[in-house]
Amino acid sequence: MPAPKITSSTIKTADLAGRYKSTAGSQDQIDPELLSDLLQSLNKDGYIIVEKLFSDETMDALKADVLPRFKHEAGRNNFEGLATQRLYSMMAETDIANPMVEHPLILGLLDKIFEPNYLLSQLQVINICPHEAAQPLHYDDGFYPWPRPRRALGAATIIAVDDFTAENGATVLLPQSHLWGDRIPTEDEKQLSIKAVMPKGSVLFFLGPLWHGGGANQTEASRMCLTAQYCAPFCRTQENFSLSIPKARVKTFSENIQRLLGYSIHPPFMGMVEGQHPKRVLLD
Ligand SMILES: O=C(O)CCC(=O)C(=O)O
Repeated sequence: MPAPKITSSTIKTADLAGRYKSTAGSQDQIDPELLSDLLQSLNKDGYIIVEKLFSDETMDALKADVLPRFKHEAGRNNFEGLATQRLYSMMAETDIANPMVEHPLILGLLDKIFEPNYLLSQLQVINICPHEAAQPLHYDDGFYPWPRPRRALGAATIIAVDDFTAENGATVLLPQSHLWGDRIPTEDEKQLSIKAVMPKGSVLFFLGPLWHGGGANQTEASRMCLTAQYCAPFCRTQENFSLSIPKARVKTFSENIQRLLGYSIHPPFMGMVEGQHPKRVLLD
């Protein structure tokens, strides 16, 4: 293969990968009209809800798989939730969530929001237990120090493993707050919040700058979700998957999941190992 020619004007975009060309952005299964409608709502309100994307059986299987894996009864502060269980680094132990992380509709939306080779930033199961207080409102890509208003540097899914109700901790959202500048919500704006009430198997998808938080659980049952956060390919991920997921496991994952975990290049060479494509380390 002839050596690629780089010039000062192409250095920022040239894809120098030879053997391992990106396969990002090919979600042909999804109707472009559906994607375009969803994106229109997403850009207007900062979130969308797709009801029942996953079956009850899939949610029950996920729950049965993850319940024995929780290592702590509760979080360490009121943000993690003092009556909330969280399962981190889950792909190190189980691939039960992988089909949800790479669902074609979700990748189809992400393909439109980010440059190719966007990354999985964090993957968690969150189990809000009875009598948990509401989580402080926040926005997920707030740790990237770019002034607002700005484009989304992150996006997230919250998949309802249990029915989400107004009483059991459905995620609280401030619609259109993704368009705000650098400020926190006023008391009046908090009154306009809504709750993402949705049946089990549904997906709340929202943009990184949208203000939201876990709701208070006023019931006697817990409320579980699976949440995946994604980020633009040039942003640092929250979880350090290169350290937490052994290579032997990564080798068994799909092309999409490998790419999302950072076995990918943001052109020309972000993510390299020894100046080469990181997928080469999976050959060892
Ligand atoms: O569990 C939820 O509904 C939202 C949780 C959340 O936003 C977070 O932990 O960052």
